[in-house]
Parts: sequence; structure tokens; C-alpha cells
Amino acid sequence: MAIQHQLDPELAGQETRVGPPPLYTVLLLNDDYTPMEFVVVVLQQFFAMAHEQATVVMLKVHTEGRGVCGVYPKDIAATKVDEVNRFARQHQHPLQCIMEVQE
Ligand code: TYC
Repeated sequence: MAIQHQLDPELAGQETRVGPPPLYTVLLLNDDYTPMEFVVVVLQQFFAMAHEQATVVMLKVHTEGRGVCGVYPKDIAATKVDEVNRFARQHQHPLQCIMEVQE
């Protein structure tokens, strides 16, 4: 969503954002090696899920290939992605966390 300035030469070529800032969906991707219980711990620790909900999301990722961890403003989503990927690497797991802008 953007409007182009045509009248004010100072602003020509710039865009002015209107409306709320976009939200980002944070997702986990499936792989063949990360232990299921590690993924459950990630969902509990980084996304404040209870064990039962974390298990449901983990199984969805395991069976469907990807699953939603949460929806956040850009900087919070980017921080979570970074923290989860660092945590997974620290523990030598290939787990991938990504973010996508919401439609
Ligand atoms: N597929 C993994 C296994 O069978 C479990 C898993 C679930 C891995 C979710 C990643 O995001 C993931 N151990």
C-alpha cells in the first residue's frame, strides 16, 4: 500500500506508507533429523506454548512439512527466527525456522 508523490518535488520518487505495518508469520519446517521432543521444547521456550499445543504444532510440521509458530511485527519475527535457528545449531540440529509476510 503506497501513494506516489507527484506534486511536491521534494518528495518525488518517494513513497508514503499508509495503513498498519505488515505482520509476519513465523514457521517451522520439517526435516528428517531433528528430534520431535527438541521441536516441542523450541515451541514451548520461544513461542510460549503449553506442552500439549506444542506437540500438536510439532506433529503438524512433521506430517505436512511446515507449521505456524506465531504472527508478529517484523522485528519480533526476525528475532525469533534468529534465536530458534541459533538454538538449533547450538544443539547440532538442522531445524529451520523462517518468516513470511502475511497476505
Ligand atoms: N521429522 C522429525 C522426526 O521425525 C521431527 C520434526 C518435526 C522435525 C518438526 C522438524 O520442524 C520439525 N524426528
